[in-house]
Amino acid sequence: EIRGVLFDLDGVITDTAEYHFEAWKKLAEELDIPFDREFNERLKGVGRMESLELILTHGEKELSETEKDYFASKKNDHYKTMIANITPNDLLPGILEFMEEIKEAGIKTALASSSKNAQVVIERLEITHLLDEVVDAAKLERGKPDPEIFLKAAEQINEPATACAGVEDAQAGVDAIKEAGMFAVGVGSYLKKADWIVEDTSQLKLKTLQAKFQ
Ligand code: B16
Ligand code: MG
Repeated sequence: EIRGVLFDLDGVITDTAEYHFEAWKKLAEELDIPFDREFNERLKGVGRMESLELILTHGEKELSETEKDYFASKKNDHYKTMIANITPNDLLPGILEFMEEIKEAGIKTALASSSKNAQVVIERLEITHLLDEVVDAAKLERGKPDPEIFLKAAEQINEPATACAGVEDAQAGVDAIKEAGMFAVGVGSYLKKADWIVEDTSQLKLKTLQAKFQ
């Protein structure tokens, strides 16, 4: 029986992925590094500093630690400007209904996002009441695909990993969920390792999840 659902944010609850893409693109242009959607796929679910490292390696550029901090915070400034205008209209199709169904069934929920901006985003989306716990990304030692974030989320809602399902749109995220010993819901047909794959969030239904979970 399923007792906890752990949500990724970006790409599952809302499409902040598009804002991350725009913000990184702007930064890559400043650094004179080629950047496109295909490369951007590799940054999904990956933390800010790690993303910058990937971009620099891709562009064969070396920077000092001070410069890295500077550019990472510059990207975050671009990103913060973009998320300031998020409204509940930015929720992905069907996700609000899915979260409400879960809440009504008495199943616990937690947010397992690598984003240090997650709190602001969920407040702007007006879904804070639908999440029992939010993992603080700033306190994590290892990023996805490490299972740490999902294990922490399960711990925060006081449920064993085996009673939890994680919902993810990124390969690194699905790997993290599986590594945590949980049931993985993959949003995106490319997520072959997930236990239940949906094409998009409108297909997420609690009844189907419960049936597949058994
Ligand atoms: P920030 P998720 C992740 O969110 C994004 O997918 C990833 O692109 C981003 O770099 C990361 O958060 C860190 O975000 O710069 O706001 O701390 O998919 O784990 O919800
Ligand atoms: Mg994501």
